[in-house]
Amino acid sequence: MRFSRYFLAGSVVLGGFLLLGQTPRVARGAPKIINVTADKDNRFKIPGQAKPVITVKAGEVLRLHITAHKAGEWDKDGTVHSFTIKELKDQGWDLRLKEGVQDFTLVAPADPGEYLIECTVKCGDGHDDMRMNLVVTQ
Ligand SMILES: [Cu+2]
Repeated sequence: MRFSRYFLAGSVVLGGFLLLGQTPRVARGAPKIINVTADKDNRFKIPGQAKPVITVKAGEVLRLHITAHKAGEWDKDGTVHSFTIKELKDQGWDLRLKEGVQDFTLVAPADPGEYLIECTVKCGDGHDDMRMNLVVTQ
């Protein structure tokens, strides 16, 4: 039956549009903007914070606005630092930073707690201490 076949196909396409039109819960609203500097003295810095910490809500959408400056050493491909949470690498939390300003959109972890942000690029003196915390609240 030609009519019912077209009707079925149309329903599937319409259903697909309806599904695509649904905004995922975590993506609602504007992302929280976080400014970070990965500096030439091998430290992460956040404007206005003496000891940098990023505090976010679980599942929140974040826009990381990162300024990176070359320190004593860098990677062959020109990466000057990274912004990495080892246990969340597969969720995008492994940002390779080039000299200059870059923006990244990420989703905060679903599990509340404290996560260690590290630089995994050998960036010279102080590299081993180039770390800061991400605090995820409920
Ligand atoms: Cu480093």
